[in-house]
Amino acid sequence: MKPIFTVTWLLASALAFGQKLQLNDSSYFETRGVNIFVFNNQYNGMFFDEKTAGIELIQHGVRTATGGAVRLQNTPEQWDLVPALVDRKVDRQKHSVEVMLKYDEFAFTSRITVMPKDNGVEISVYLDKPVPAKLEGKAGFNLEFLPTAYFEKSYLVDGKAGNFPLYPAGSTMIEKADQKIPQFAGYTTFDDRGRGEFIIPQPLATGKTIVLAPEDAERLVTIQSADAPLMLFDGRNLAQNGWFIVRSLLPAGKTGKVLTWYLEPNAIPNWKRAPMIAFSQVGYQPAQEKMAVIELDKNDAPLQSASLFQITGNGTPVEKLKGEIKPWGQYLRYNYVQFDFSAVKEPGLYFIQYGDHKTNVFTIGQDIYKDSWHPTLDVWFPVQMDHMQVNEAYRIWHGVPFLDDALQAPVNHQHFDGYRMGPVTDTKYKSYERIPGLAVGGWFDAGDFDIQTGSHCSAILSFVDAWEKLKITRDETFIDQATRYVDIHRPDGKPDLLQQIEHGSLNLVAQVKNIGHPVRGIVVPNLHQYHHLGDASTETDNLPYNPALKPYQSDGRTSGTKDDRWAFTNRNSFLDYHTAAALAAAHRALKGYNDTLSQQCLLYARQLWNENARQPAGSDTGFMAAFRRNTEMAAALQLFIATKEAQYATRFKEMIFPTLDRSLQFGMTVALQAIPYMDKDYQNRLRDYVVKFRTMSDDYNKQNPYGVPMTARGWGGNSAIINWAITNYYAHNYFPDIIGTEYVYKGLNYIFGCHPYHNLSFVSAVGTRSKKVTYGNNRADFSYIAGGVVPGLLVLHPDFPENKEDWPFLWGENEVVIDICASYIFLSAAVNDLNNK
Ligand SMILES: [Ca+2]
Ligand SMILES: [Ca+2]
Ligand SMILES: [Ca+2]
Repeated sequence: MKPIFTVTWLLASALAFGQKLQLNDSSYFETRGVNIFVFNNQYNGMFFDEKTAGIELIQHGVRTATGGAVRLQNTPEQWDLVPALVDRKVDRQKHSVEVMLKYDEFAFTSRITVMPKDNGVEISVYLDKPVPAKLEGKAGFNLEFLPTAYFEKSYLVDGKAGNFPLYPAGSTMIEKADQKIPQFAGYTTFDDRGRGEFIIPQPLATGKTIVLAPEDAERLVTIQSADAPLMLFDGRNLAQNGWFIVRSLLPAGKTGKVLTWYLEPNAIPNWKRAPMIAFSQVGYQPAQEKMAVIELDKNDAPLQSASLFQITGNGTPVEKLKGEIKPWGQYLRYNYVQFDFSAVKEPGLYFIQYGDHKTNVFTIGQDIYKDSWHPTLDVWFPVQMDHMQVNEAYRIWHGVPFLDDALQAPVNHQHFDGYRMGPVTDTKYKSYERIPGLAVGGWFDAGDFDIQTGSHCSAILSFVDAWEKLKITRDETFIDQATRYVDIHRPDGKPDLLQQIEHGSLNLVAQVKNIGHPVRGIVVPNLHQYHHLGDASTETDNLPYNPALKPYQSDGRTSGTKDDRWAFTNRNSFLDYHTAAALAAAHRALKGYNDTLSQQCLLYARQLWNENARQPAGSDTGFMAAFRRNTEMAAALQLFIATKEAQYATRFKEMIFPTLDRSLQFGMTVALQAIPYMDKDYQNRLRDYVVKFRTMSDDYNKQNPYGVPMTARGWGGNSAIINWAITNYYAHNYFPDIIGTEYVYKGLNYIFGCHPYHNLSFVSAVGTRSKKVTYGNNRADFSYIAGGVVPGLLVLHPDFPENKEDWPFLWGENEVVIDICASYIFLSAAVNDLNNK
């Protein structure tokens, strides 16, 4: 260890000779090893502060700082006010970027300019008008640093040493609520128990110069403030997803240049990011194409060759192939080369060596996909089950949650999780009235605990596909609806897939039965409940609300605390059709297993179909109209398969080809799924579309080195890649001469590790190395739930792909949701099936 330490010190002391930051063609500041973004990414307002906006620092390949902006709190939380970007000017003459920020709520405008100075940048804040009186002592310039980048490291403040806290244990103080800057739409993340107060974190240290991690050349950052003192805070005292924050208050009563910081991130001279060798962590089948994609720093010169080694029983590596490196070109900020080792077909354990870099070991074998979906069905889905206690061996994942479901959401309400109510309820219930019968079935949508009906429908459709086409009878879960008890790794003689279809359908049926139609979702009303981490059964008090009692008072059966979830009930035909499709499919799967529920599913599917058929179709526009058409078609197909009634087939055939003409992506899967139920003419007519689909797919090889459809703004694109692979699976089934198996494997290879940034499998606990830090309800423990599939790669503008493995809280990268996991189960089991044919 000692020599490394010495090298680090030498590099750190070399910082004075680093190269100056330059404003590059992509409008950010760049030198080898350091990039500074100045609002290349802005707050989009969707989920408020996503920690992906403002002034940001990428130091030696890692995005370690974000949120550089004028902010109104010491440690802003996700739902604290964020400034709107009014203007961004890139001045190539002055080598500066200037942004104008505004808080509309306070008519408060500020300007920030960033320009290179010495070995860093100067950040200056200008005000044309003084800080508004209400914001005096509150408005400041903040820059946030990634906690995990600084764990087990130290800081110097005016020369005085301190350690970054591993766990938040800083000092806080309590202030009267009238001093608080309101959070988004008047919501509050803080449960003050009716006391009218809030918490203010106090600084860990204060001074004029802060040096972060002087011992680590990769993370060393120096900040100097000419005027106001710098304060260092730990945002995690208020919110587990908080960052370390360096902050200076803006002075009261002043205009012009009111604050100047000098920010110098250390740049290791001639730094190069290590090559990243991406491959499938699950491994490869002997006959399939095997292509590693190697991601290279743009200053790195590619090597001529790479090697594949086999590890035999005595532990000695044997070189099985030395192959040529094929350049692919630039994608985003990296250069890519490919290493094809398809020629090696002998089953065994292998690793890839490229220069000095070796990968971990992976398998070549016939049955590599055999177990790949088991953790998702055995563990991840059971943990997501709502209204049930879930046990696994000695661990209880959660008790029975949400027995107090649910109240009618009030009219004219905008909720923080994207739900909204218009001026009417579209039900027989009045605002806040209890809707009976909803405390049954359903899954937590994601890392939060709401029921999202749309994703339930998608999950059920994927499950029924898997049930009907792949005959998955695996039984590793005990599920007892009568006692609301689930036990993981405990067979109960019933296929788990059917039990999951039943569990999802129970909630959909309860919605239609008790409300009259499916609802957008069911979610807690208070923001201080919503960010809940831990056991779902404590997100509410599980007692129905009783207005006769005072808050926090209970008679043992009811309570005076308004914490029951709300059902957002506005009706739309898109969701009605989507639900009709899921229910018609569930009806078939549940026949002979739960006949009563199966019959109810069909009854309500028909009811939703008939009620919508009587509605004029013209009321939806744009995206909604497209969604409506696609869900109507899916409903027609599922109802036709369920009933064989000609009316449904007629409507399906009327709609399918115009839909495909509009968009192949939207309609292709359902078109292919229909083949077994339509005539030969139908299949023949589809052929041309499948050819077009292949052309589109081949084009992905030109767009990126992985040859898959990449979409990665705002939310990672793994779902689209899985769905594309599923479409290819169906297409291969019916048109094997057009679509080969590689189109299916490619999607899974990507999910299993052959993707940018790192080479981990995006499915926790699947593959040799996989995601161990994800955004589930256990995210604050930096943990995962086995079988969860993350959204994947987020691309920060203009060119930075990211999927952090040391920070779970970026939901666009790491939040596991039900529909992607259900479609993953189908794809992964389908590929295994394909294999066995
Ligand atoms: Ca949600
Ligand atoms: Ca079972
Ligand atoms: Ca309650």
